[in-house]
Amino acid sequence: MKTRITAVLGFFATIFVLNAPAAPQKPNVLFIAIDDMNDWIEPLDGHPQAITPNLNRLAKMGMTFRNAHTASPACHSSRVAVMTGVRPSTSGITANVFKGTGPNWRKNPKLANVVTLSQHFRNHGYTAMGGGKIYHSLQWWNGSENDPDTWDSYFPEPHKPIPFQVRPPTKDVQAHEASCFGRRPLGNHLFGWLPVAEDDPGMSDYKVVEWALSEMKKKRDKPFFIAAGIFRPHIPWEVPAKYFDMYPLDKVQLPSHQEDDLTDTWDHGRRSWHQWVAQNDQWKQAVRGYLASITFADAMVGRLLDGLQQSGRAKDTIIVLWSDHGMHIGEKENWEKFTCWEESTRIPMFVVAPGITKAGSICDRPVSTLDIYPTLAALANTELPEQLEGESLVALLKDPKAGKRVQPAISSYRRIHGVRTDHWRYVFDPGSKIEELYDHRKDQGEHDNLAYMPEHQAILELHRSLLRKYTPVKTPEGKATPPKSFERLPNNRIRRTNYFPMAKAVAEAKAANKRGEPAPILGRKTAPTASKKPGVKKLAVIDPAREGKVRSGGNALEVHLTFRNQSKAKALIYWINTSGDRVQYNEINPGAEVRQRTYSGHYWLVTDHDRKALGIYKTENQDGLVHIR
Ligand SMILES: [Ca+2]
Ligand SMILES: [Ca+2]
Repeated sequence: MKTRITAVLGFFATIFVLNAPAAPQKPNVLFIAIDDMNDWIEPLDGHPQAITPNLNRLAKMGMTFRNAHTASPACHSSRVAVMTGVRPSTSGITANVFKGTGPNWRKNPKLANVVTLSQHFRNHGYTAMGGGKIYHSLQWWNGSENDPDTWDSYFPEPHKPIPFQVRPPTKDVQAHEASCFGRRPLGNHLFGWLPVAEDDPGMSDYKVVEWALSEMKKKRDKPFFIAAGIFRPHIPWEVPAKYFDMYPLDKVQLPSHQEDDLTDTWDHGRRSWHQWVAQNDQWKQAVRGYLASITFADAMVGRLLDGLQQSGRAKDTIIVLWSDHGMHIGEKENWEKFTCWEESTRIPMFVVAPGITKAGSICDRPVSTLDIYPTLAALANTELPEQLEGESLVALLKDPKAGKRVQPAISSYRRIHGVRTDHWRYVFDPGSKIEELYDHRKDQGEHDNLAYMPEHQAILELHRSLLRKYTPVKTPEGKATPPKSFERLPNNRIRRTNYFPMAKAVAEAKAANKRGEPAPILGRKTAPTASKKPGVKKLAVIDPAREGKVRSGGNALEVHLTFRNQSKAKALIYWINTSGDRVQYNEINPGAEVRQRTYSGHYWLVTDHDRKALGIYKTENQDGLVHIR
């Protein structure tokens, strides 16, 4: 009898092995980081018009996390959290930085000696290669927070991780500028949405994908960890015209939003961005640019998936795709991220783990980007480093419903925090002391703040205690009381007493512009503190060795600079930003001239074609002329 049972079990065991290939012991890892991609993609259904066939394909290959959130809604802090596995509220790295080159986050005592994700794989017999934006960098910033010592190789350069990206034709930029009034956020059209005169191969992200594909194909003795960073759909929303053509402007739908949504919330301090968009009737254009950029990024993901398939390594390669945070496209009168609401925190996150995940599976538990490191370390059968504060998702990958999940998804940005559980979001700002509570079963847009309703006090207490458990934050306790500048309404909602409606701000700005006056921002006058002198002044050259010591500032007076290239070689023009860094702007051919809108007190740098500085120029309260010789 015993023999017979063994024989039967042996038979079934054989069938099992034949049908379900075991998970590889040392799987390769393809780690795809997308910048600023929110939940508008088809698998997350955040916008009815987004076209993302390749993310759909990825969703069918493995698991989609539909309730995934960033640990911190800013590029730098999000990426440091993913790569170190340390919670932003533990390290204190909860915002962006824009200067210096090299891993400045290593100066943080909590992170000085941590083993990063790529180092962990190298320590366990892998070759770890990176390309594009993995740590913080920007298309227009000549530096990065990358740590070169943690990779075997980096494309194109460890301190300049984003390859050159062409901008839209100057005439298109100037025409768009001329059609708008008021001060465009960021300047230099970086908050912009025009097509580039290139097809895919002319794009920076295409080059990063080309590099990743070449590494996948190489014959190697060790398994690989390939990290490929795609920069779009980060601003500026500048991609080939064919992606804009997929979204005819007259059909573009605005995201679902509510007027005066901010009356019962924290103030994100970025409403002036929305006013500029609204007063210039640019909301639909911006939505179109973001959708076009999402579809472009999706095409890049498609090329990575195709390449992996063609390399023959798909069956022993884990794919993880994540975005560093979400994106507001005008919801709550905000643009970009930097909030702890769903728009900023919810992200695309997918895992394909051969032999572990089921094709087309879905997980609705709240998970965090902090979980990526422990998950990959576990899938590669390595011990989890001590510093990790996230949770391995392997149990959920095997069974998204029964798999154990302990932590909520917590997001921290500067001093504010968001806690996401299965159906609720809690937001707390220790500065203003405001609390917010939203019920996602009824209110996916997070419009109705329930935190001050006695009937939700128990849920509020639960979320306060979760925030206290996982972060050093001291939350209020006991009955929720409306903070300063808020009143309690009879229905136990709260309302800001000093609220300035956006519709009023836009109407006042439009009227001022019609009268030829500077547009007020949210009712506040923004007139320059100086007046412009007539005529044009030839600007004196400042020693280029002063680069790094000068920063743009000034009095908000708009002036124009004319750059005249009288040399025999091409010259490059950079704006020196308020941190003192170069911001790539224009190229001028020999004999040509470029006219540039700027402000008094701003610095401009001219270089030769090898980016060697030739001269620095400071604008005054007058239009200026720069001769390049
Ligand atoms: Ca980002
Ligand atoms: Ca609201």
